[in-house]
Amino acid sequence: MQKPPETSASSLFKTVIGSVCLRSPVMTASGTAGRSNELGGYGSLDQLGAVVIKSLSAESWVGNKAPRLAPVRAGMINSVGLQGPGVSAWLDDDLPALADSGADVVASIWGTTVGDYRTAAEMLQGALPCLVAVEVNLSCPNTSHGRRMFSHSLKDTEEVMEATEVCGLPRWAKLSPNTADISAIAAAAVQGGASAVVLTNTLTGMVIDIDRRRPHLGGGGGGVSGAALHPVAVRAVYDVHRAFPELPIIGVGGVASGEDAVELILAGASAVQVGTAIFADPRAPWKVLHELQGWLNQAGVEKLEEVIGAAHS
Ligand code: RRO
Repeated sequence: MQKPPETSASSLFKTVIGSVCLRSPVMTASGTAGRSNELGGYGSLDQLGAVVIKSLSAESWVGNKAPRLAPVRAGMINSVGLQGPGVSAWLDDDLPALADSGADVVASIWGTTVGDYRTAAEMLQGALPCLVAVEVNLSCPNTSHGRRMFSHSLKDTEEVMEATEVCGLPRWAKLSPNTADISAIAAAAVQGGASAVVLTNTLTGMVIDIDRRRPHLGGGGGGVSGAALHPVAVRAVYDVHRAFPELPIIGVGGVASGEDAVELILAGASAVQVGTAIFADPRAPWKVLHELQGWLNQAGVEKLEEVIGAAHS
């Protein structure tokens, strides 16, 4: 198996997300790197800022009917439908191997009610010390009838963030790009206790199978990610950084190269996540990290803070 170019630990650029110091500014994006050390054969997980796992609810959840993924012209669309084993099974079966890899880990949680989020957060209390933060997924686009898109509402966003405090870890709010004023939603997340925002989840979309004259994905609609999402994420990061220059932002959306990462950092992100690119190349997070470091070195940057938000005049 071919490994990505080596990046020495001493050359890694650290970054700070509130109270969390990440050893590098490149993480995996939730839903694209499994829940354990699945990517460990492709590179050293301890070089990444963190491995962010696929979202979990308190109980196991079966997810949506197949097909769940489809390529689209500028990326892909998914309707996985939040499939997962539940928090307890993850803590017992998946986290130990991930901890052994030396990775820092970010758990992602979801729920159908505020109380569900609270329960999932509670179950993470006292988890292994490799768990450095909890990403609160307020923005899954594949919510079926009766489930809410929490990050389309200021009140829901604030309430869920408040309810998840019980985990005792820093909480990052993952927001939706399908909203009129993402800065207002970010403010509600901070009001509820978020120490950072993750911008953004996928855009709602759909593919129609013209032969069957029906939506192609088993879940109907889905979430669009990859290249199509990149400028959307850059804009969201730019707008939220402009509104709240002190708020740590993690940029995610179509990051496939070091230059994509640089763009999000110049817009105001303190770190980035690599997602869809992993499906084409599981070494993508290390490639992005290596290229980002090359760009920073060539630009004579000594500390990442020098360039975070540098696109703002
Ligand atoms: O599982 C999914 O269908 C899914 C989730 Br939880 C999410 O946050 N974003 C997405 O595009 N798909």
